[in-house]
Amino acid sequence: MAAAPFRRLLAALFALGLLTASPVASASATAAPRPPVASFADILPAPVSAVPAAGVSYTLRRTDTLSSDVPGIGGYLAAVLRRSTGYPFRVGTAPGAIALLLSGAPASVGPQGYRLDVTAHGVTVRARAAAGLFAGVQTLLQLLPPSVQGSRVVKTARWTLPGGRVIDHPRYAYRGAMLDVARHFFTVAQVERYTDQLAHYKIDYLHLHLTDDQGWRIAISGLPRLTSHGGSTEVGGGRGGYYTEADYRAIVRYAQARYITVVPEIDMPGHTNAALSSYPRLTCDGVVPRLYTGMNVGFSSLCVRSKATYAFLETVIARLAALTPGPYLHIGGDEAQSTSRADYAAFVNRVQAIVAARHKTVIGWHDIVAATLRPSTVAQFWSSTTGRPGDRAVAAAARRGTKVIMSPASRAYLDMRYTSATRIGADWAGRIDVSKAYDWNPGAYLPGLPASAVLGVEAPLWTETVRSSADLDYLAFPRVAAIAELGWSPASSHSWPRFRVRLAAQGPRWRAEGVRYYRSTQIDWPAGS
Ligand code: NGO
Repeated sequence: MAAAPFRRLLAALFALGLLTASPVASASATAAPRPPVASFADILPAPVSAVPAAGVSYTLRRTDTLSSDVPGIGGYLAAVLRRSTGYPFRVGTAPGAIALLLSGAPASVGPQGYRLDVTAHGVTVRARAAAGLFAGVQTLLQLLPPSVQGSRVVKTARWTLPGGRVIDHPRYAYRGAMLDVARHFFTVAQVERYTDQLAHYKIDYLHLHLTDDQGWRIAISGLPRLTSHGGSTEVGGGRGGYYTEADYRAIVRYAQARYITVVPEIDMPGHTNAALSSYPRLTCDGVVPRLYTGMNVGFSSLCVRSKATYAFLETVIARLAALTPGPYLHIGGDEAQSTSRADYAAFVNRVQAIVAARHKTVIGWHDIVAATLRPSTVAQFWSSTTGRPGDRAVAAAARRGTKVIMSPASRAYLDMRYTSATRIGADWAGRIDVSKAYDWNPGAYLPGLPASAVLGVEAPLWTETVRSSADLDYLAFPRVAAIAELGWSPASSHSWPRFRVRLAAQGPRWRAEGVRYYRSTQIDWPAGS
């Protein structure tokens, strides 16, 4: 096939503007006034250092090419730029106007950081590893006008980046977001959409809460009723759903291409009604519970003393470990209110061994500190308080060496209402407007917890009241950006007055991307966003 001449013809048509990579925006959209050039001060999460070069800028041209030492990242950036600019952006290895290089970055940026330079001649991102290059690409996109995030060509836009240099790396290695797909099921496409949004804020872990009383959402070969029965409903009695192995692998791959690692959670021994209803041998009394579509917690438990339970967990954990390339398996462990303390500790100890045998590292909700934790096991702090005995037990475990992910419910829970007027969500941990989500320090939040024990932060989105992507957008944005910034930016950059200005600049980007965010009155959103 004459591929090269065909490509040349396509390139020529692109150059003449006769072909575009995606549909052209309507006349009314293109007639909008040009947004001003983005500013280094608006980069979110705030970078370690950003030094503008006065009077310097670079404007993308139709003939610009893109070179990348990591083809996947070059392809990702080119696809975003083609969609909005309509320019062809050929990707190669010969130096282009945009260059993504795995060389020349200072050692200080580490494996996840980058250096970005915008000069009069082009844009260069340098990193020491692919994850850093990808993070730099997200900063690059934030330096372009908001419509770069859209899915339509904006012909009238000038694609100008301000000149200068950014040197950047994260505060914490773990910057997570959790989606509960058990209370309401979310399709592969919906999860991918959220993954795309999270990538913009340098989130690097996507925790999927795959099982709970109301539904079991991941197919496990040999245990078909978990999904055919246990996955057949959800809160409110809807149809539920589940991921086949292929679906789950697709999510993992999609996230991997955005340098996000999936952390799957099988919640146990509580929060297991869907499993018990599917396989009554997992109960102590053999009585089959009915499927549950309400919102209560704490009433169900695997039979923690029976052999059948551990045989079941061996099968589930082996399968999930095989499907999951990332290092972590989350075992839940929260609210096991119908299990004695001794039985609970024995259960968690056994499950830690089952996970270790599959060469994975355990994460559990912080209740697991009641067991004897392995040195590698990570506790996820989710309390709404900081001074109760349970909170102090987490700090004590951290002093003994346990690493902690900070998800305090009164700050980081995305399912809490913003105000009393918020149409969905809960308020058991209080109301969380944007300032409350942002204005805390993960390294100094829990008294007695050494700062060095904090592995990172995570923003959980529980979905008892979340039924659609519109609901998800509304609760996650803007707060997930606040938690992302706490995870990435240096503690010294922490400032609510400056953060709220940076956050306001995201409004037009979300609008361009179709994110239906909550327009908190704490933020002066730009007109039209
Ligand atoms: C709690 C509970 C979840 C609820 C959530 C609602 C944890 C770790 N367990 O958080 O089952 O869905 O609150 O906010």
